[in-house]
Amino acid sequence: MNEFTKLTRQGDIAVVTIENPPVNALSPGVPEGIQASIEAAAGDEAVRAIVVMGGGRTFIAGADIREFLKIVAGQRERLNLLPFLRTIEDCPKPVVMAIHGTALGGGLETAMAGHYRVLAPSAQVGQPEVKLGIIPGAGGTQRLPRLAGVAKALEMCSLGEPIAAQEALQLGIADRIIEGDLLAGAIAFAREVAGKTPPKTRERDEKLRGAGAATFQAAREQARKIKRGQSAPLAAIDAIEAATKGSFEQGCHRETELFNECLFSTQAKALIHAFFGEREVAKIPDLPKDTRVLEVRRAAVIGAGTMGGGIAMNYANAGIPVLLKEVSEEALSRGLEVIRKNYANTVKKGRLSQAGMDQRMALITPQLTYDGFEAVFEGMALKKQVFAEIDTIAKPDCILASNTSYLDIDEIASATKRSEMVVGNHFFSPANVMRLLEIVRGKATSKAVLASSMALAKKLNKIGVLAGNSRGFIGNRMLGPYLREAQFLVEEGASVEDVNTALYDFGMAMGPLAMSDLAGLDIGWRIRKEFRHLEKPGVRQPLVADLLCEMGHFGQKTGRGWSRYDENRRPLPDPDVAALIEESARGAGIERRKISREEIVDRAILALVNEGARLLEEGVALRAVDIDIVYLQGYGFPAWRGGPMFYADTVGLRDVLARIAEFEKRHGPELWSPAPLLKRLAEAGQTFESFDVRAA
Ligand code: 3H9
Repeated sequence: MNEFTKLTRQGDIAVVTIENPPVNALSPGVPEGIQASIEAAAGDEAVRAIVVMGGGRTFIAGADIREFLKIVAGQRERLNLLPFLRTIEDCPKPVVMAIHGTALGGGLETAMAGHYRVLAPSAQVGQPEVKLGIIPGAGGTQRLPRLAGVAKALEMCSLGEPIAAQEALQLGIADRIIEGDLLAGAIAFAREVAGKTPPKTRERDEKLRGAGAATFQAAREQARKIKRGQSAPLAAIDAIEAATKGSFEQGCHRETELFNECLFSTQAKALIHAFFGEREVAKIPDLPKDTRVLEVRRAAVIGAGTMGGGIAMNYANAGIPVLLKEVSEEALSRGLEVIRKNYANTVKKGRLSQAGMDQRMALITPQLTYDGFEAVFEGMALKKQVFAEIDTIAKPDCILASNTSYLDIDEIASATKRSEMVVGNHFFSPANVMRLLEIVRGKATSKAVLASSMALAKKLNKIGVLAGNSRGFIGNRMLGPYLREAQFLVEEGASVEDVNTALYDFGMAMGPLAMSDLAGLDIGWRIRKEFRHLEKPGVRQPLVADLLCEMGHFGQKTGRGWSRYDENRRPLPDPDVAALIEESARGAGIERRKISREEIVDRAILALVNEGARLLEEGVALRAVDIDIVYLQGYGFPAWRGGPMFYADTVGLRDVLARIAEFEKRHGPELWSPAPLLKRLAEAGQTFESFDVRAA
């Protein structure tokens, strides 16, 4: 009917196929095409009912998110899909929506404006708009509660998680699940309902009754907890509440108001930045599209400790057979036991079948190492020894990947005769859960190995971000100044709890000192010892972390660290630590003062930003968004702030620079000299997002 839709006929049933690859987003022209097709079919006397389906891999993935950016930038009119959906709903002939893949956001809204929905068994439907900082804006908050009931609509619209076909059927969102050929099943269904008066979702208000204030209260509480700091989930709840209080038209009107408020918010900009960022990071400018990708058919993981075990699980989850090597029977069986327990927990939660667990366990082959080396603490000597040995036994086309968080990949590679095959794969703990994978490019790492690593990341369901070989790569290099400031702040007079709370309230998943306690203070201690020779003499260093470690206080696992932990691992203030901090600070002549929450946040977050600017300019990160994704996926930075670099852009780089200059005055240039790139961009009125190191 236009370039995005095709209208065909199978006997008395018209079939409208949407063709806007890859995901049939409702880009300009798509709604028009669907509407014109339906109108044409409605006017065709030979047609008794209409089936609408998506061409390619999915139904409709929603509105075109790129269009939102243009609307916010004032380059496009606001989007109003309501009249379009109303014409579908008003069609005098039954419209059957045939759904495979996903019907998300505007996709589900379109489906609900149809009279019936039939789903492929693997289809999913959802209103994920809150993940983009917005709410359904095409009647979703009004039609969904009419089909699924208020409680479920509240959950789906405020949390954004999609549901599977079977649940959609039980809830009344779907009318039938079609096994086998979807189109044939949809046509048969359409014939069954042809001639009947098509039911309009907007007129079905029996499920709206009975939802009282307590339901909305509970939804708000849940949203505040699960979507801490975010405004869209609460707006979605307001819009659904409006559905229960007035007519469909009034509800839609309220929905539109709330939708626009959300769309123009900084949170939406940040979350949309994160959405595209997750996909952008996979694109490496100097890797031609036809770069050879080595297929990873088998893997071996050396060391069955926490990281090794988690990494092995990733391979098994992706169906890749994996050897798991350890030095002793005991270490090996301990490692396997942890893996088994992890899987068993997932089975208990109903997210994996017993058969699925057995399959995965069968893919993991335990093996004692051929030699007596011991993996895998962060120690260069040991790493080199391990790599040199593997180099002699592994096949020539075997990629050697080191899961290191700090060590120099080039030096590790120098221990082998295949430095082009050596790459860093920095997993985050717990490795079977965290989606971030820093892929570290050494001087000699070949393009094929990089392309293969990126492809492997995707296969392992990770988000691979390319990082240059700089100490700490992207994430941990920035973490250094962040944790340093957290510690300086307590030395200068803030309490451990002040620091943790201020950053938690900023939106971080946990405060910096709480995070250190969780990770284990001994990790940083070991790394500091390895790199002590690189510390500049005379530059202020944190005083207390080493002392805690010397006392054996390694954080949660020992019950004591920056905080004390009870048997449920709940943190409690530790007066001994407070005294130790105070004593150390006084001993070092540090002036103690009252420190505001604002200063805590600025010192910690701008330390991240300043270091981020340096590594951006050095090319350690390809783009500002790569840094943002590392922080969102690996360090608990709030997605609704877009990541540290995006956050700095929203604050304004001039203000960021001015604040850093204040800190420089107070704490000295060694710690706080502004990154040259930050200075340049701020002075030119530009943003990190606009910076392209290749053009610089
Ligand atoms: C909405 O609908 C608001 C409404 O209430 C109406 C208001 C008026 N738009 O993820 P993939 C791109 S809000 C534009 O790799 P997968 C994506 O960037 C929307 N582009 O595939 C990528 O591009 P590239 C609510 C989109 O198979 C390519 O398509 N809907 C959109 O792993 C492939 O994507 C959502 O939030 C879009 N809507 O996963 C759903 N969707 O190749 C968002 C995708 O250049 N989408 N692209 O990098 C998704 O969750 C996943 O894409 C999906 C497929 C599950 C559909």
